[in-house]
Amino acid sequence: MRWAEEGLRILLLTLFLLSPGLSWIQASEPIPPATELQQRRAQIGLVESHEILLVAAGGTEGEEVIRDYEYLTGLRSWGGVLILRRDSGAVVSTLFLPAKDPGFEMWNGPRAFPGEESRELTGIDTVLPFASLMDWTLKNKDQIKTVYLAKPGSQKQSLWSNMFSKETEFLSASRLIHSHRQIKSDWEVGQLKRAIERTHEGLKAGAFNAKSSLYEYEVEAAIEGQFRRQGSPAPGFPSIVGSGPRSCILHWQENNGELDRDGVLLMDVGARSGAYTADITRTIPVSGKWNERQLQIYAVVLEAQREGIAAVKPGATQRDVDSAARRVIRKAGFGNYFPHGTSHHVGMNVHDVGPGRALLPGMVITVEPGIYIPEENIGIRIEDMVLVTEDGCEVLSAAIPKSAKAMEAWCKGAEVVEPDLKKPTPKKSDSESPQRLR
Ligand SMILES: [Mn+2]
Repeated sequence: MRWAEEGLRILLLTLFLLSPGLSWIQASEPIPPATELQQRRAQIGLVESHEILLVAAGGTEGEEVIRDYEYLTGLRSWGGVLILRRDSGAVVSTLFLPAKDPGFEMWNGPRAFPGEESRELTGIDTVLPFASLMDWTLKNKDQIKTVYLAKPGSQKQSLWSNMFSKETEFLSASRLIHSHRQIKSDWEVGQLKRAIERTHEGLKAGAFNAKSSLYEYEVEAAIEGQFRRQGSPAPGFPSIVGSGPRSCILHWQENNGELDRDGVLLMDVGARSGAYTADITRTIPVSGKWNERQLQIYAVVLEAQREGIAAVKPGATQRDVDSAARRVIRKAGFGNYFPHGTSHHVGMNVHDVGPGRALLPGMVITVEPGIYIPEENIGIRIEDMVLVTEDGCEVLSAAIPKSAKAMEAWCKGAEVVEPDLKKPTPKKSDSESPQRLR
């Protein structure tokens, strides 16, 4: 038995020592397969060989790695520089990474470093030590007329322009990258669905905890604790948890108010899956039971959202979606109580990047109408995430219940399984749609 134990110990130790350092980086949250990363880089619209795309991850410790870098390399560790260039038709990629640094790793843990492993992980043609970036630019700068640059806001452009000739033109890389980031691949939709599942559990926990909580932050903690428990690296944006008068503050983030026992509680939150965030809002009655007025307003918002979602299809604009939702709210007499737009793109950023244009398959937007009546301390918003498909849309968050009854059930720790509210309710069961508790 001793021998077996010792043998196992040696085996485990050997496996540990042989395991590639980078597997730690992948362990927590998935990064895109190399083939997907290659596809993303290949579609970047560089035309001439004298143009390059230069993406700087972020240069100093603690500075957040820019999402454009993560989108094109899959890497989250700072200090890298990606250069793309078109050469006889193909996009050639070169990545410069900080050298392996045991001192850095002692404090911060492993990160990607130049070598075969990083090349395999990212599918990048050539991975070089950061120190050779200077040589690369010296060798190539005379042929480079245009640099499309993506960098952290805190970095000065001169940091990069000084490395090239005076005549080289520097342009923002947003135009080249963001139109692609706006269209989500199947892999990205998978990540968003995972983030939504985590958010589902968080909201459920939040609703259930409202009864036993005194303050908004207790509900916030229940929600975010549930996110973290499922592996979400961090909330995708500061959680909005507002009760009573604060349910009418659109981006309330202090979450330090007392719960209004007879009022509503609005929870606008999003867990992450890797780099991708969800963005979902549900509103519940703190007491666990709606009063008549709250129920009346809730029904209008829900109907407005249904109409908004029904308007999501290729070729439609966000304005069309907004008009469809707004029409319902205006008709019900609450036109002055809906002060924000109905939709925004969502992906790596909660308000995701991309040009303003008509909807295309693969885009993911929110549909989130609301009615806010400060004089009555009632703010109700319902928000879901919708994928534009070839012939309409798919509500990615359809599994998260949202009927008035389902919100009451959540407060009791139960969950109602609902039919997809996007589809028109059958006329006969108008008020009582088939629902069952699980
Ligand atoms: Mn939103």
